[in-house]
Amino acid sequence: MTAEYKVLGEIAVITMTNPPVNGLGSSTRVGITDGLSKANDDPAVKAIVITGAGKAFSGGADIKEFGTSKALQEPNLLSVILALEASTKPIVAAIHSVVMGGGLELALGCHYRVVAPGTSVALPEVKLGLLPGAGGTQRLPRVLGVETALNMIVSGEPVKSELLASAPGQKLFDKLAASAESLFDEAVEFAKSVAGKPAAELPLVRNLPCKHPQGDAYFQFAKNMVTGMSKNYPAPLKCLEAVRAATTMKFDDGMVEERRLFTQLMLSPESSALRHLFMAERAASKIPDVPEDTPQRAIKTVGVIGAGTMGGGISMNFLNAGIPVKILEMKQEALDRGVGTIKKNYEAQVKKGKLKQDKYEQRMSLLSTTLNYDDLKDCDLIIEAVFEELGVKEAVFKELDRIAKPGAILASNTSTLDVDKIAAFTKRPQDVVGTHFFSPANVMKLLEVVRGKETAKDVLATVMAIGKKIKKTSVVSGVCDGFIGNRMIEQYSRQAGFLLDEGATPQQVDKAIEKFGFAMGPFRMGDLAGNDIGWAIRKRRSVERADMKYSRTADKLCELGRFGQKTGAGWYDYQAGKRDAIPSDLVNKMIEDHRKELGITPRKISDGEIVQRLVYALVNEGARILEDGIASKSGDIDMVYLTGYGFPIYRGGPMHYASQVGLYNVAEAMKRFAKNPRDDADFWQPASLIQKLVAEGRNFG
Ligand code: T1G
Repeated sequence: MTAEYKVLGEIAVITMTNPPVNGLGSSTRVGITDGLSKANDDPAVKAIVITGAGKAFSGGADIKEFGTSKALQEPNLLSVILALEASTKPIVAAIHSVVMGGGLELALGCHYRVVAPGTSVALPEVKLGLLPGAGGTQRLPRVLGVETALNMIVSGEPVKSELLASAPGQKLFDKLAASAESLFDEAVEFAKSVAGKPAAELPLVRNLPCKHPQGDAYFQFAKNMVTGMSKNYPAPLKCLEAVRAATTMKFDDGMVEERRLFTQLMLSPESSALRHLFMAERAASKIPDVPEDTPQRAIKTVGVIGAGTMGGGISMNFLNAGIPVKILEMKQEALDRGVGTIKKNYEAQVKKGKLKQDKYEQRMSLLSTTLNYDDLKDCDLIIEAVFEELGVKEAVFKELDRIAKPGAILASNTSTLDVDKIAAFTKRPQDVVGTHFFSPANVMKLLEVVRGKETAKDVLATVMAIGKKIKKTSVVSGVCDGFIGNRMIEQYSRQAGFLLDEGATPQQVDKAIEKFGFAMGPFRMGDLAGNDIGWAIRKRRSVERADMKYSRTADKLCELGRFGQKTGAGWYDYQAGKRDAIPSDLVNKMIEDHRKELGITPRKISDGEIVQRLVYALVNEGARILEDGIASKSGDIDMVYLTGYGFPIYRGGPMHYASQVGLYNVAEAMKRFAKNPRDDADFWQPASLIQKLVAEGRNFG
């Protein structure tokens, strides 16, 4: 059992011991009820304290158990909380560090709650596409008031304990301890002070009233606010319905209503997606062949080569984390421009109130610049963000090899070039790694960590740790053209081009995939990022892979100089200074003419086919990326496509989405696309991994 029981004089102590965050898994639930039975059966015990060992009181229900038989093992969390309320002896929750989800619901079942300052208090279930399903929607409003409770439940955001404890009329906490260190002793003293109280006098949250003075009007207002958040997934609105039930129903009826709504959400595809991503994000930081206790290299100062858009954005990530950065450029005006852009970005944040002036100044104090490679010789990590051309990278890495101190990590921000070739420019390939940031580098969460065949394991461990420190979602990729994300988007873009040749318009393709949930379709995205970027990559690839079949419309567009918003015209027309994408008669005519050149009679293409061809192209290429060992887990691929390419979060990523559709159905659709003479039959052969999983009746994951 992962809960310990001991008796201190007349006080029994139940301690949850389920690291890392005392998830309320079946063994913990059994341990708690076992301790309660012992305490209530022991005449020497007059009161009970329940607390959590380690870094949390409890992080809630054990997410790792969801969907397994363990989650159904008795006693379930509701039963544990009923057992707490039924105790004939007073129970005091001694709460510290983190009390979230089911952990807070468990504390609400206790008679009293003593909390340490600085404790994060939350009901974050909505972030998993759920709602608090163990009484949180019924009890929290009773102790904090309807509005505060609803805000916490619908946002899922943590609130510090001292803030809640100081709210007028709050009944969540009976005592705010002086410190985390004194919490336990103060909770024991509190338990002694209520020891021996008759059971009938023990306070139960369920018995508190729960009303809102203008209930109908308030909930209507709240519903209007929440409806927008619920556009793509139902949890926020159902949270509101559950809290409303607390104000209109008796407690036990409210609990039934909460359970009804919770069950609906637990079974929803959106919650399955969000729970998958919660685990996938944490799993991504684990590299199968790199033990978690691999020693890391100390990163005290970072060198960045290149003060352009990427170099500046990369630098900001480290400055934001309090790590000194030295930027190298070849010309002073480039340095001045780059530093000026960083300053402008920070000043904009200060103006919006997102960054305090003193923080801004502190960050800028960590920034230095140089025109001389030798000034980087003490840097622990050096990241180059220079022009994407192998010859330029060669010159940079030969210089780095000359000046960098032994053990310095040499990283390339290349987005498509071969990291092994780059490493070979040095005599220390084991210290070379790819750190592929996404533009804008100080905003986008994704960081592809590209491991060369000789990249040392401690280099990987260090870069993954520093990635977490600068708040990136780091995913390890092997070396191939495009790594994970760009290799997949190439197939996505090819399908977009074929769809135009066959009869669709850019606006139809964009609308269909945006309705599926992407923030931007491929053509609006091209106009935003610059169509010339893909053009340059296609030119390079047409040399290396002349056999690669793709639509020429994108090339024709670029030959007209229509690079997108930056040239005032792309797939769409734009009014001067505006970003609204206006369907272009010229482009649509160009596409029609191109079809005629190809002898294609345009056909009506359904939105469903558009979505399947775009999304399944990602899935098939993702499966091949797994087969090639470029990515180690399908969840990694989902994280890449979510955090770097705008895949809709409530669908869980391309690989999770394919599993929800059913790989059999996905493979059958691929076989249909393979018969399309305008398409690429070879590409649409379902990847052998997909065929294997279908044959075994399995999914990704
Ligand atoms: N269950 C199981 N494991 C959990 C967990 C949980 N609730 N929370 C975290 N972990 C694991 C996580 O997978 C990782 O494991 C390790 O702890 C460190 O996590 C009925 C239904 C608590 C604030 O949504 O917000 O209760 O990868 O890297 O940055 O109403 O984890 O090392 O093996 O995030 O210090 C509601 C989710 C559940 C809280 C700690 N609770 N967790 O942050 O560490 S549903 C949540 C967090 C529920 C009831 C409902 C954070 C944290 P590993 P970490 P951290």
